[in-house]
Amino acid sequence: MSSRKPLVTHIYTADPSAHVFEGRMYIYPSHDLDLEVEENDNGDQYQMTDYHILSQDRPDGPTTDHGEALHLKQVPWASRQMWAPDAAFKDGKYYLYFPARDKDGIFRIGVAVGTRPEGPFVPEAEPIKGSFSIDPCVFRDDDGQFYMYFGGLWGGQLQCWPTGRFIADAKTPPEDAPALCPKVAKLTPDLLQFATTPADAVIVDKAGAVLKAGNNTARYFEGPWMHKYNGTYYLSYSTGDTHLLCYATAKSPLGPFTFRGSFLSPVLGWTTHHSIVEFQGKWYLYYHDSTLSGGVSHRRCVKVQELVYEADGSIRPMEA
Ligand code: FUB
Repeated sequence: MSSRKPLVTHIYTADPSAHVFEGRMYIYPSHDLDLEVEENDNGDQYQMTDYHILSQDRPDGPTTDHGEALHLKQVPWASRQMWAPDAAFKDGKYYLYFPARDKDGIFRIGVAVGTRPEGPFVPEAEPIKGSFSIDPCVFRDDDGQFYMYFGGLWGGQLQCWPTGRFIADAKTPPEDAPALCPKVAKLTPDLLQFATTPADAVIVDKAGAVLKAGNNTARYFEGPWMHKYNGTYYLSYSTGDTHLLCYATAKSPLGPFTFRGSFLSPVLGWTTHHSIVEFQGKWYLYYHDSTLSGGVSHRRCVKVQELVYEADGSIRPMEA
């Protein structure tokens, strides 16, 4: 199955985090606004204010938009820019994780709770303590432990935390220095806080050396996703300015992750962001591009296509 059509065309959508809940595919995307704004490297063009949850009976079937599930004005700590979300389920409750800028303009990660996969969700009064940057991905391991992977460069501010304190004008490391890594933390049993201090999910090359900051066709930029296939942990992500989706694998959810390559050709538009999910024995890649707006980077649309593993566990490269 290869469906290259937008899942929905009545709104712009991006950053799809797909999960199977209650035997149905639920997609948690960003909701891009139809704004005339100039693009810049700080991501000021991404001024999203709410989330709509989508669902499908099957990936090549029709898509339902369940309407607004959470709005910026409901979140006491947030000021603007509701970026890429994710969701999790535990003990009868659904959790929507989302980044937004706080009142000081610093990205934090919040959580909102509901009883249905499509919401509505009620936000916690404060962001997750010790959270920063963007693009949460919440992964449940087979032993029931939940992990959050997160972080994004430039407008996503990951480079602003070199010492654990926010430095607004901090730069990314020099090209020959180790690249910045996504962060990973265990979640508390109630899924509302970090149980551990966020640590680097280190990505190394086949020789075991940490990828260099200048290696921008391989190093991490944003949009982490974690899935497990045949007992191996797959950390996949966007390389940002080179517009690739890459992956690295490990025997532990905490890494280190060994770089394996890219698996999606660059999409139309600057950003590339995805999720990988199994449904009825097949694997699917949900991703976005900007075809619905003719290439405007902040007016994107979510798509899906089947993902295939080779016998050695590598992901067969796909055309966007
Ligand atoms: O949608 C806003 C930002 O663009 C996301 O948080 C990034 O992953 C990129 O897709």
